[in-house]
Amino acid sequence: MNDISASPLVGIIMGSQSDWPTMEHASRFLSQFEVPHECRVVSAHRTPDAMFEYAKSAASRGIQVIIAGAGGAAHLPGMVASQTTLPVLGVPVKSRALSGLDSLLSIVQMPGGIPVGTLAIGEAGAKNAGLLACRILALSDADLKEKLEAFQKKQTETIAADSHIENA
Ligand code: RP5
Repeated sequence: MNDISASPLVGIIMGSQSDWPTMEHASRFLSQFEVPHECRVVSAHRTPDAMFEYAKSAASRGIQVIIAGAGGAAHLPGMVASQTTLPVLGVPVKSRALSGLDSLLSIVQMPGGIPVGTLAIGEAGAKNAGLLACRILALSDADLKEKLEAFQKKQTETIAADSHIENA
């Protein structure tokens, strides 16, 4: 889980190393679109001081979007959002006990005033968090906007080309 750049624009954080197989999908999209980002384990419960330090210093280090993934009692995205004004995207990691429903509800049910943009459970949520971070950055980055448009066009063409169902 290496930092992709010395000057990251996006911070991907997660509650445990065990979240990485999910969260790497966010990192892959950011790499695909050449968005500098960093990936760190920061736990709301196991390393609370490090979590607060991360949240409080992120903006001054140049981070513009935080993607936070956690599973189970998934307090990381909300607690980080309480300590920064940066947009925080929350990814509910699929938990062993409850398949991520616990993670989803922990992240999505924020009190009014502390926003977390909550994505889908698991891999799809991580992918879309990466893409959503790109879209946020693309508001002030014309090159990135063009790359996103090209990606979306290619995706549509691929689905259209594969639309014929064999043996239907
Ligand atoms: C959460 O507890 C983490 O985000 C992870 O999803 C879950 C389980 O962590 P491990 O016990 O695998 O380290 O804090």
